[in-house]
Amino acid sequence: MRLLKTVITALLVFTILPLTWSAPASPQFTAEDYLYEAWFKVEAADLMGLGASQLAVLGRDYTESQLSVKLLTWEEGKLTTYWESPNLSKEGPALLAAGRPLPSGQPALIILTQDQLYLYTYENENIILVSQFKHTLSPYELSVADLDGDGQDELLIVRVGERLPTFEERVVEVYRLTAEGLVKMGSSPFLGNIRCLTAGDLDGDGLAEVVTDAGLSTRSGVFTLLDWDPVKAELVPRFQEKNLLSNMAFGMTITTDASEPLLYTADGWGRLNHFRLENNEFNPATDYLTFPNGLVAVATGDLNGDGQRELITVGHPNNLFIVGLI
Ligand SMILES: [Ca+2]
Ligand SMILES: [Ca+2]
Ligand SMILES: [Ca+2]
Repeated sequence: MRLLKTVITALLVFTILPLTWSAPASPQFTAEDYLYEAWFKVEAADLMGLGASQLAVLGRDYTESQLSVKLLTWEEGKLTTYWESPNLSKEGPALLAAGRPLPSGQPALIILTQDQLYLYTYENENIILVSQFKHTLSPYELSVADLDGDGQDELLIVRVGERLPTFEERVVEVYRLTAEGLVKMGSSPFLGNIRCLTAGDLDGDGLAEVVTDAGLSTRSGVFTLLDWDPVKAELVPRFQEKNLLSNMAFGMTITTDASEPLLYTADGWGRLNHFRLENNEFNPATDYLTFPNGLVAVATGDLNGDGQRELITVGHPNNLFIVGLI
């Protein structure tokens, strides 16, 4: 009897304990079945110089064979579509990132399809295609960040390093955008089957780190944090952490301009975690938020320009949640 009681108590403790670390999200703005049949990526950036972030969304409509990027502005409590890219469905899958890859430091949208790279900026009240060229990279994931601190973002592209019978060894390659196109600066070692990638300055030294999640199917995998070594021209792993999440990260982002840099992960179980980097470990910064759908993407930005960041996340397949918007 006592043993049974102990077992029950232990079960209660272990089932209740994780719950103390979760909190159901109460989004200030929700849009269900919105804009596309499926969303793949969302980025928040002030492309238009409004003093507030716009949302860039990569999504697909299967019935209309439409794959595109839309730019949304936040006005008077709702989102409005300001611009849409041409249909990219013949070049898919496509990848999207927002950053400052140009020497001018101008914010830009980067769309990388399986055939072309497109670079868009905002000029004279229009979104302009400033660069477009063909490539043969077969990219799997894309992120941008300033790895060497020169003020210009590098493009970080996940590619296949080696195809093995049961999985692919993938690598992160580092590219600089020039007038001639993409120039390769270096690469990471094999990191396993990379499923998700982000980059940003998590330790506040002015140089961005790269974070990858690798593993099989959608199961919990291995997180790797990498630093750029300019002498070796390599991305060098600093540490790895297993089972950080209960499920694969479908979306990740790093916020660097808040009070402390944070890594946000959005997983297939509908959990939004935030981690801080401490002594070569990712430690939960606060309770994780739970959402009704598995999450596919996450971004942070100040949509209403009040100086406070909002958390923008996407529930499978096309539900938008904005948390922290007043
Ligand atoms: Ca740079
Ligand atoms: Ca850093
Ligand atoms: Ca805000």
